[in-house]
Amino acid sequence: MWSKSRPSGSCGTLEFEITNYIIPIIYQPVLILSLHSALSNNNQSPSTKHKAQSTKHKAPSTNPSTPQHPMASSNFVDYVKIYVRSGKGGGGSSHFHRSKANPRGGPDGGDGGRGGHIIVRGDSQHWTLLHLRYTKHVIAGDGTSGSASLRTGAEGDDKYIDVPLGTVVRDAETNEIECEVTTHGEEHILVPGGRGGQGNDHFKTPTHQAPKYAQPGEPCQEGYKIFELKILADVGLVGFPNAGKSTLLSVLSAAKPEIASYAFTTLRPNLGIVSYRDGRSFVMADIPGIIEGASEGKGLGLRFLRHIERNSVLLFMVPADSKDIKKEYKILLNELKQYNPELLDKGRVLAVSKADLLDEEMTILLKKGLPKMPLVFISSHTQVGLTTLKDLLWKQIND
Ligand SMILES: Nc1nc2c(ncn2[C@@H]2O[C@H](COP(=O)(O)OP(=O)(O)OP(=O)(O)O)[C@@H](O)[C@H]2O)c(=O)[nH]1
Ligand SMILES: [Mg+2]
Repeated sequence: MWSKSRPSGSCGTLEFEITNYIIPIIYQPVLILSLHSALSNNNQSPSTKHKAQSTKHKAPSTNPSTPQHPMASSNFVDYVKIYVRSGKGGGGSSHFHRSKANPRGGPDGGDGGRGGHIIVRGDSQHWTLLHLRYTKHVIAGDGTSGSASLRTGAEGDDKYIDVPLGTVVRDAETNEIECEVTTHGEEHILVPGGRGGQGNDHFKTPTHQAPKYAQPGEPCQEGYKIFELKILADVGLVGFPNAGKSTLLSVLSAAKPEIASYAFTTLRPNLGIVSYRDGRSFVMADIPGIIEGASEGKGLGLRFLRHIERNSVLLFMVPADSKDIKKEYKILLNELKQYNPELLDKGRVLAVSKADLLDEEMTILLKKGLPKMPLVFISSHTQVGLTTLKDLLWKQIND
């Protein structure tokens, strides 16, 4: 599904236009998401518009010791539950033709109109489910009844729910996946409208020329549906809080995530486009830090683990000053396994971050105890190992 030789989509506004033109439509929301950080100085950015609106009511906390709760300030909405109801089908008509010339004409009752569908539509202009945050009900129109002279009733109005690419819709009761939207303009009938009933004209037979029976319209269907956004990226960063994930993203791409020395600086995913050799590039997602027990809901982990389900490669980051790098890596791996064992089928790279804190001797010593897997010591501050890291990631993405 992933294009292996995507052109460079780095950084500034000009490149954005070029990249947006070349990159397949599926990447557009990803681009917009990543570029919203890249363009964060530009007040025209839609994301900053949202931010500006929300800060009117509540100034964001700037004190690093009191990070805000994610739900308090975030306009990154990746989960909504909506009650949906399709339209009822209109009833078929039971009618007999009457005219001066033909006072005892045959049945001519028309069919009822179809009830409106609830349709989910992919829209690359949206990059979160924010616009659906306060949508509690979506109800389609009912079809109208058929009438005399074989006139079919009008169809009920269809209702469209526009969603960002990467949205998965599930039934709230059965938890079954109903549809997955990955391309712009893609449409799925989530809840079909009831069929219109047939008029009595359909029921005449050679032996029963004047049936009075006409079919009623089909009833509507209703239920709660869950809309979940799983962002699309090639590489997902996985690490404990403070591992240096956001710093790495800010160094490798034009994204400008918040960076600070306290845990849970990142409260919502950030995306960036990493330029690689020969004008190629890949998308990297920085998600909030994971802690032990994340798969059971501790920290912010569970809420955001879904965002690595779609990544093709996972980059584990463990800081060099961690007490036990191998143990920390195993904890992270175990959390992912508990959440969804399929996550372990993805390509993996381990980056020991903040390598500038180590001298050469320590690096050699540490390397010996680490798991046998694609491994690199990196420092976002001194840029050590970043080229090797990109090579390793590119190889894994294309394997
Ligand atoms: N010495 C050193 N410090 C680093 C490096 N990369 C990041 N840091 C520091 O580590 C701290 C945490 O960095 P972040 O990038 O915010 O860490 P994070 O993994 O995104 O943290 P959360 O968002 O809380 O999950 C900051 O104080 C950074 O300056 C590095 O390569 N070397
Ligand atoms: Mg962060």
